[in-house]
Amino acid sequence: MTKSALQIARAAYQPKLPKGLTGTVKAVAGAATQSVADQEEIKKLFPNTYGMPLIKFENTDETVDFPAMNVGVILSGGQAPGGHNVISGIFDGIKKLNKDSKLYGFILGPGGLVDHNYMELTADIIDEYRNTGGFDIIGSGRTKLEKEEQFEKGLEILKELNIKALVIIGGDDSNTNACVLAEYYAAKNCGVQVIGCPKTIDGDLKNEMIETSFGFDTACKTYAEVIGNIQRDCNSARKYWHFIKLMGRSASHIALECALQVQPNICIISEEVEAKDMSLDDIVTGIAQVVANRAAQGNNFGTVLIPEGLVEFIPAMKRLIAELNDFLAANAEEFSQIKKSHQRDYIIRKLSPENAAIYASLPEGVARQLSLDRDPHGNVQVSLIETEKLLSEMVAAKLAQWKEEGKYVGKFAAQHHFFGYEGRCAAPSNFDADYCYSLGYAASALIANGKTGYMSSVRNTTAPAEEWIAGGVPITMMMNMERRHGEMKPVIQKALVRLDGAPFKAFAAQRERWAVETDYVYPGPIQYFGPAEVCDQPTKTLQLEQGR
Ligand code: FBP
Repeated sequence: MTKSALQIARAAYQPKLPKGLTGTVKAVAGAATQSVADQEEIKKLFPNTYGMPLIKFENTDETVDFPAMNVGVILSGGQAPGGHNVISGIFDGIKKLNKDSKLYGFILGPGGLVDHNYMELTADIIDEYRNTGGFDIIGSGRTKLEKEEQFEKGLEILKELNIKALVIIGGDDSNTNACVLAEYYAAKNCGVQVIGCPKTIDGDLKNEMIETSFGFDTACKTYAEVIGNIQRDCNSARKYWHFIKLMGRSASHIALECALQVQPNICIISEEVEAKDMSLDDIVTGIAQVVANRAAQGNNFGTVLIPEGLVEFIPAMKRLIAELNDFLAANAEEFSQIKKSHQRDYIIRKLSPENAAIYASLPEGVARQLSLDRDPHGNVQVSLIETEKLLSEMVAAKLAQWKEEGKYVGKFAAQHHFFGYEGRCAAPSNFDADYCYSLGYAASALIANGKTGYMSSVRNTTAPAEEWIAGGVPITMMMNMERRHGEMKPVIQKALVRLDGAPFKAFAAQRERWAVETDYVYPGPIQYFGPAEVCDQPTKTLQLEQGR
């Protein structure tokens, strides 16, 4: 594998571990737990994994002999920086317990378990991937592990490879499924433990016990760097409004974090739009007003951050999407037979009058995007909806109308960006490198202590890494009952931006000033400081031109 100078330098980085995970590790059990809501139903559904205590790891002088164990690992869902470090943490953890332990990776996500597609992860392979971004060591996938026949197919290969425990690295849905699997194997006394690990750049898998999902830190720093670069361009050329959509699925955590880092002129927070029952026109008018105010000062430029899930939070759009979801699910066969050019009219005829009117008012591209296939979890694929174009087109129309009425005298030209895939596989920041390695290491300690149905956890993360607290949280503790695909299901609660939370309040306290002033912050690259052979290199083009 050809490596960049940065990869070579980063490979040598030794991630920091919390003190509790160094030396011999002892599991200390806390109080029994209960689910965040719907306790009776969840207890009934998870009789073997409900109510287990919180676990905290401490280091001890005792020496304990652990037998060799085989462990399996799966990367599930979207990529997030640091996944390779979780795997290297598990590897180092189980090898430290017994050098004959083995780690198997299931290829391309949960499907690899069901299809018996796997590889042994040896020291040589692990070393190639330490502190690198991406999930390419074994690949990832979005197959949902939820059916009994999948669990049984998985069990066959787990038994064949003598695997004692499986670590599923995923978001809220994948960890919910990990818990269902843990319960299934426990109920059948299969002798296979299942441990989850909190991954997603979206930042929406967090709660009282899980401070953050891994990858969020790096992804936000990467996006903030690029937005900062755009803001500098914007402030230099002074002729464009940049509409920047940011990944993050439903939650606006990424947009909010980037706003705090770069101080844009506008950042929309979906959760606020919903709470204030704002219409699409309210949002457009709000943006157009800021554009007009800045134009009045001679500033015909600016930046707008847009969370990718926005349309689902505009109440009227939400109602439209809900009806579309039900309609498309019930009429999938008939819809697939309709010619593309007739699909829009067909949908308009079938929807209720209120939703048909909204659907008809949307630009062609956005209307089409709303009718595309859902992901395997039944979600609209929000990353495919070009909200940045929808908003800028509507703002342009509003400004044209204001111009005719003599209310606006500026010039408006827009540029569009979508940042998502650019940040999901970035080289992990020091935080994510340490955090992920610790999560993996903690997972190995949970396995060694016979735990199942737990999510690996690392807390106190704003302190130096040595003071982090590693342990495990029973997954049932994070669950409640929610309606999914028309049925009530036990799921991990998704964490959206809290309007009473400190990050939103800090943003709300500043945004009016940011809208008027040009007080951009340019965070720069996260690897700005470092060895000269990494950071001070000219481009490859220049090096080749100069014969170096
Ligand atoms: P996860 O929830 O699986 O971590 O996905 C993160 C994410 O990057 C979302 O922000 C985005 O909406 C989605 O994946 C895109 O999915 P895909 O990779 O299938 O295009």
